[in-house]
Amino acid sequence: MSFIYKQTDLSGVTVSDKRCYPFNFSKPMKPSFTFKGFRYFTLTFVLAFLSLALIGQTTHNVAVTSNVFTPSQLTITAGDKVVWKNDGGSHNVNGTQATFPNNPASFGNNVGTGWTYEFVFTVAGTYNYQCDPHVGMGMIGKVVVNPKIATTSEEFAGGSDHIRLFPNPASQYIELRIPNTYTSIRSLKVYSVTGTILEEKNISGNTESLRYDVSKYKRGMYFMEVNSGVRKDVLKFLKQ
Ligand SMILES: [Cu+2]
Repeated sequence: MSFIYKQTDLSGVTVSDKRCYPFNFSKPMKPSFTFKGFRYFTLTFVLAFLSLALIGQTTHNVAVTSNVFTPSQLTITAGDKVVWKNDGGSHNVNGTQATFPNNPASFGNNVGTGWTYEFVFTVAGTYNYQCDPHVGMGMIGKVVVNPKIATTSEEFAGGSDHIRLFPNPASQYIELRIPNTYTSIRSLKVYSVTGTILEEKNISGNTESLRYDVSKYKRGMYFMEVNSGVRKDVLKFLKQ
């Protein structure tokens, strides 16, 4: 699979306009490793890394030692795994709703020595937990789970439950086609490829489509994060 790619630098000047093969590293590289080629290569890696960072599961480790969880507070993303490893003493992890009624889900294990316990947090929210034998000595912990950011774009979006951007590339405006599985769109953010927030907009009211003015942007690639309150989507668009 190949695309005709018009690549511009950050000031909007076209630096290459050629057929290229994204994510296909089996194609031999051109022998002349030019500056232009280097820029394209760098951009490909940045995008590949960003995609992985947005969809990948991360594992967070908590050491369980004498009367302390280290770190005692974690901020993670829904879908991430937390692994507690008991390195000494008789302890447990108790994050049950019986003990903490406000926890969005129950987790935990039994008191013992030398264990490893893991839990995947799929529901966003704030979770408290404790070690039952040592709660009186302050052996408590907290996990803050942020909502998962779904990654969608024209290439990756398969189902009809994804927001789509038309036209893409765009020159004057871009329209967000919003599936009816979304009750509302609360806000959107536009990022440069380097992750700088260029605009943040709050949206009110239910809508099936939204027009976003892109005429102010230089030519190039951008990311739009659409927050509906229950989920976030990150979409890629090209300004031409
Ligand atoms: Cu303990």
